[in-house]
Amino acid sequence: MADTKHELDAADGNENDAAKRPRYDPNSDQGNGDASGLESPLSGFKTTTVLRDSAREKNMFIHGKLNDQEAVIILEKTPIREDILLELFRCSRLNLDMSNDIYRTYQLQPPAHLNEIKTTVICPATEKHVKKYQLQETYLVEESGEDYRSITLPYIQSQSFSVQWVYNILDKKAEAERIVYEDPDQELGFVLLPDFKWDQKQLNDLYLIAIVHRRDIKSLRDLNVLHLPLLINIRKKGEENIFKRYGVTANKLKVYLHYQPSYYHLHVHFTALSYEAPGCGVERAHLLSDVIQNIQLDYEYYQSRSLSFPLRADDGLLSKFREAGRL
Ligand code: M7G
Repeated sequence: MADTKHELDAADGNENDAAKRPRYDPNSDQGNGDASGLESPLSGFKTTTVLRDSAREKNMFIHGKLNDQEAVIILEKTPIREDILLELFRCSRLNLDMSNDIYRTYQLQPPAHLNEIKTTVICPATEKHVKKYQLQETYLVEESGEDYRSITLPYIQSQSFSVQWVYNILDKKAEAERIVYEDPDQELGFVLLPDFKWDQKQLNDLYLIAIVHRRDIKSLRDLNVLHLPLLINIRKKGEENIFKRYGVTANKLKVYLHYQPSYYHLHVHFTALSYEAPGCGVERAHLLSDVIQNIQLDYEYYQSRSLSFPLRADDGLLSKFREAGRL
C-alpha cells in the first residue's frame, strides 16, 4: 500500500528553541513531507470556535485564525490497524484505571508514531468553508430541471467553491505523487487518486476520487447521452485500477456522484462498500451504475427530472428557493 507522509508534521521539542528553528512555510514542498525540526505550522493557531465535534466519530472541526488568516482545522483519530497490534502491545505504557474481578480498564499510551491524529488544514478558509463544517439543521429541496436552470445554476455560477485544487491535480501541480491511475484522454480520461479524507493506512475506509479531465461538466445535472462513454470508462478503469492497487474487487465498492457536490467539476467517489462515508446517504449520493442506466433509458434524464438534496439552513441556495416560492 502507498506510504503517505502526513501533509503537515508537527515538530517535537523545546519551546525555547522555537525562535532558532526555521519557520514552516505551508506553501513550500515541505508541506507534503517531513517537517521535523521545523516549528509546528499550527503553533500560531488561535481557536475561534468549535464548529462540530463527535465523540463517536472521534473528530473535531475547528474554526480559528492561523497567522492572521481564517482557517478551518479538522482533527480526526484514525482507526486502529491490525498490523500495528504487535508493536502497540509491546511498546506502550499501560496505566490501570480500575480492576474488578476479571475486568480491568487501562489507559494505553502508545509510542508517538502509533498515536497520530489525521489533521486537515484549510487556510485561508472562506465563510463557505466555515459553514460547510458547522452543524446545522438541513432541509430537503426538490429541484426540477427548470428550477436548476432558473435558480441553482445562476447561484452556483456566482457562489461556488474554487476548483483550483482540482486543476492543480489535473495539471500535476499538486498531489502528482498520489495519483493511483490516469487515463490521459482529454475527452474520456480522468485522474484517480485518494480523497483527502482517506489516510490510506487501512482499507476499511478506502476513499478515492476520479476527477475528469474535461472542464466543462459541472455536475450530475449536465450529464447526458454524450457522456456515457466517459462514465462507463470511469467505472471500468476506476474499478480495475482499485483492484490492481488495493486488491479490492468491484463488488466491495460504492461508486457514486454527489448532488449537489461541493465542487462543480465532475468527479466520482469510490469508497469501501462497508464504509459509511459522509455524504453517502440516499439524499445526496447517486450510484454511478444507476446514473449510467438512467441516461441509457432517457438520454436527457438529468436535465428533465426532479432531483432532491439537502440544504443547510444558512445556505444561500435555500434562500433562493424560498424567494422563488419553491419551498
Ligand atoms: P464533493 O461531492 O464535491 O463535496 O466531493 P464534499 O466535500 O461535500 O463531499 C469532493 C471530494 O473531494 C470530497 O470527498 C473531498 O474530501 C475531496 N477533496 C476536497 N479537496 C479540497 C481535496 C483535495 O485538495 N485533494 C483531494 N485529494 N481530495 C479533495
